[in-house]
Amino acid sequence: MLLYDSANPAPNPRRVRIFLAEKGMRVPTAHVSIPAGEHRGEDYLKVNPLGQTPSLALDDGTVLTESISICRYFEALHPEPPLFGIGAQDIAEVDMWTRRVEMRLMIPVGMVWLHTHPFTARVVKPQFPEFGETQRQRAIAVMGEFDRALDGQEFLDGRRYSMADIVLLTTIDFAAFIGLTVPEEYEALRAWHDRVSARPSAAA
Ligand SMILES: N[C@@H](CCC(=O)N[C@@H](CS)C(=O)NCC(=O)O)C(=O)O
Repeated sequence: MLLYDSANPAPNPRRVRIFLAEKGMRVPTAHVSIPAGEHRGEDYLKVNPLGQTPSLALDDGTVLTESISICRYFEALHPEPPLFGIGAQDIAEVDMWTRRVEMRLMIPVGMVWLHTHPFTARVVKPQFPEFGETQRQRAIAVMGEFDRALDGQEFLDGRRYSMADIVLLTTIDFAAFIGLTVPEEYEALRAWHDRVSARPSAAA
């Protein structure tokens, strides 16, 4: 297999790197530079016609092109330590939190990135900066939802560190990169961020 990876601050490939670090796994990796436009190059488009990273090419020619699906594949191959939950309720809760991060927080963060950031101005045409600005407040408000959820518990699903924490960590760090920092008053979210950032996997 071959994992196509891109460097930080790209949040989605980082999910896979953190996941693999938590599992203690190493897989053969090819680097795709997004700033250099390699993700839109002819060679990479043959691997993933969407022109996005990460991708995982399997030995039978199948290519997985969603970060969470790639992590699910690795989880099935190497179940320990479990990062998608244990048992019906826990698995459902990890999935629920993961989806909430993706759909409630990553979407407005992504809209700020696509519609207000000078870096994306080169490729997102037209940009709608006024719309992008409205998503700033939305993203900060949704951070408050996670702050309340984390009040009094160590990790998002309440039992153990999971995929949901990985997706939230990569989203919060990417948000900070584009100027959306977690407000001081969100103490539980900030304490959680310190906790998960202290794990060796967060260096990925
Ligand atoms: N849903 C995909 C999203 C992948 C994605 O958006 N990757 C970004 C890097 S974080 C990318 O390749 N962006 C370049 C582009 O869309 O042109 C996943 O989670 O794997």
